[in-house]
Amino acid sequence: MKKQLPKGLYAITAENFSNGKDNITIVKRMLEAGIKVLQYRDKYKTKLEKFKQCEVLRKLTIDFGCFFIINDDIDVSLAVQSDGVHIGQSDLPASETREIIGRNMIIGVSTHSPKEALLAVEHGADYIAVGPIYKTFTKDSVKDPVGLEYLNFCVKNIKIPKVAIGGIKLSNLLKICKYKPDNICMVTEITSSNNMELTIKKAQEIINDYCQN
Ligand code: TZP
Ligand code: MG
Repeated sequence: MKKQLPKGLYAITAENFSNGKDNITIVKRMLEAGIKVLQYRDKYKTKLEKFKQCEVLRKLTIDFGCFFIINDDIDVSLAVQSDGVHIGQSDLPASETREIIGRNMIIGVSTHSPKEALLAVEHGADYIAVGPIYKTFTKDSVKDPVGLEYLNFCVKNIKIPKVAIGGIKLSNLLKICKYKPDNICMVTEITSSNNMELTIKKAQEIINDYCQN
């Protein structure tokens, strides 16, 4: 049976915003705190370095029952058998990605406009990321914020799961929940938190209480 992205809080690694800690240390803490969807994202490591971290993370995520997605590297995803891959607008299209990874893994696509969202669906994406909703400094050369209007468009018109992303903090989480996306991603709010366990717990409580369809 085809895998499905579990709903709820979606976490992403960001080693540069992790208070000097490495991805493995941070992910262990995330998993212990109850993260159930994790994307490995690292724009600065070599393929081999990423593979080595992902090998460890694949084992850990299985142990903790966490869905594991890898950004960019389809080959690393296949090598460690992640649950999914996440691709952007300048990566191979979802349709070509599917040819390579087959039917067992899910494909997520970053989108910033209705046109990109509709195309991702047409190309067989399993979920889309919708953002950046707010201004963020986490991603280099990031697009301008798309705002809540684009999130609203996607919730109303796009049938596959939607992950809201970009500048989302505990302080503005409720505003996002109002639109009821399937998932909400907070990157640096989690990775650079001084109390990660509490941040994750609070975010999950808010999402469970206010974001259910
Ligand atoms: N894609 C769109 S915005 C973003 C990515 C990977 C980064 C969001 O990070 P943060 O820290 O939650 O603003
Ligand atoms: Mg990419």
